[in-house]
Amino acid sequence: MPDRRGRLITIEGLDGSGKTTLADGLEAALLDRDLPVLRLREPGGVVLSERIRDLVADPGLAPHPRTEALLFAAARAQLCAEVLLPALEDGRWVLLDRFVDSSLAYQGGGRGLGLDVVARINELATTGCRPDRTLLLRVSRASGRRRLLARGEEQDRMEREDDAFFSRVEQAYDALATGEPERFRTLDAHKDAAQVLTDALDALADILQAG
Ligand code: T5A
Repeated sequence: MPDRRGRLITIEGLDGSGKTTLADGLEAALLDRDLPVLRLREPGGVVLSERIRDLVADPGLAPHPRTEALLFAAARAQLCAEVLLPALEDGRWVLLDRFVDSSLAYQGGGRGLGLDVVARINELATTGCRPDRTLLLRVSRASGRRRLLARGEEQDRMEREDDAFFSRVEQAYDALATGEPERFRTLDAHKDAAQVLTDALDALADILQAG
């Protein structure tokens, strides 16, 4: 049994902000330091939650905002119960692409459900698990969208939302980061990917040093 809980590092930001690219770089950097890394993504990470991922991405469905919030929370609850919480108990460093803050920003802010109600649903889903550090990749909606369009994939249901929606998401993220300066580090994701990785490692320096 390890003598301390592992670490939970989450990556947040608008669609196309470069979360996956940064997670690739961070995973390699943590492995280089011989840290026991576990890489996960939301929604997904375990079979049931990957099925929910398909549902929430489907442009042919129109879930009510409350349904949408509950679906993301249900995917999260399963990920937490099956993998995330046991990995932290086991002393691992979990690198997680999106977590509760995504629901607060997209469903609480973007859909207008409000932060309080979304936070309450997610207390149940996560049993109150909090990240040790959250890296918020800040990119303009236009840049994020350009990057995703350049990839040439079909847009999923969320990516089809209008600019007003993403502007509410952005505002909610900023409010979350301002409200919890100890946990959040905001990174300029317009920089090239190598520089974003360097900035992210700087933003993790204190917890890496503490081990
Ligand atoms: N959602 C999710 C909610 O509404 N509520 C929730 O609770 C949760 C968990 C799926 C959707 O679900 C919503 C949010 C989303 O709309 P997702 O799978 O994380 O979430 O979807 P995206 O955010 O769209 O993730 P993507 O994989 O599409 O984008 P990433 O990971 O942010 O970006 P990445 O790294 O794939 O990069 C995109 C492109 O840009 C390039 C990459 O090479 C790639 O081509 N790139 C850069 N180019 C220039 N400079 C850089 N610094 C670059 N970094 C990456």
